[in-house]
Amino acid sequence: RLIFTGLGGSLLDHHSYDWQPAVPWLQRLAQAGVSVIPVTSKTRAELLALRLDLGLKETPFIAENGAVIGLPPSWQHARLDRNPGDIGGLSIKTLGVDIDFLRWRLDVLRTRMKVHFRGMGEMTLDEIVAATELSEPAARLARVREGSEPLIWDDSDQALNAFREVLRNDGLKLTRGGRFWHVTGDVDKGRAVRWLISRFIALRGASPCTLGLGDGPNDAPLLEAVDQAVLIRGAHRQSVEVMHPALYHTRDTGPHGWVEGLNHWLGREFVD
Ligand code: 2M8
Repeated sequence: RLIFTGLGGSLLDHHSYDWQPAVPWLQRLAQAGVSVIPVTSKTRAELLALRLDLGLKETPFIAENGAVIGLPPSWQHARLDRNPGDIGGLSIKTLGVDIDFLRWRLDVLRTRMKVHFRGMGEMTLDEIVAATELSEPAARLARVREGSEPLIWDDSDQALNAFREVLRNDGLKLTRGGRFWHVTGDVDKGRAVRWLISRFIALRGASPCTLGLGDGPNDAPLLEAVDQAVLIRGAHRQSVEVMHPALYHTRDTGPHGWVEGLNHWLGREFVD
């Protein structure tokens, strides 16, 4: 079994980034050898520290909305990974496009379309701290982007729709996180989840049973890529549309909602 989970607003509280309510479930799953795989807008740099704090050292991760995948040694494939174990035992896959290309295109399109937004790469550290409620060291890690640019839109909804269309024609994607809009290459959390599921099958020769949890619009593709899904009530105002035959909506938000979702799908198997 594999569990794919969003972080901010799902496993972590939207404001405090705390996950204490989820600790008993994380321990139970670790004991049973179930991989809990973070699937997030956060950067690789943010995740390297956070996954250790969460006790998820042996599991892969999906960063930057599906643009970056990190594989620990047990998920590496002798034939498929060219540089297994290159960075601290992790093999890193990048899907989509490089951040420098992305920022350059965003700048070109902004000038051409005369629209207004601020990319994270243009914000000062203080501005990032204010926008995210992260500590200063954590905000520094959020700034180290490889394949996605978060932005604060400062224009009309109509201009946003036109911008989204132009990005699409350019092979780029715009998706909504809890606080920012995120621009990536042609990737999303669902594509990255499917990538990891195929890797699991290539290594083990069997399909995993999959469960996914998320709260934001950018989690919809993640939830649509798994067998059992949990849509956690958002602490933000984004409406989320998910097409899934086995979808549970939680009443609680953040890590309490996360626990509620696991109780719903796995309570019998693991707690009784
Ligand atoms: C950003 O991502 C979240 C995802 O929902 C957002 O849009 O609110 C990213 O920049 C991430 O790197 C950062 O840690 C997070 C902080 O809330 O914001």
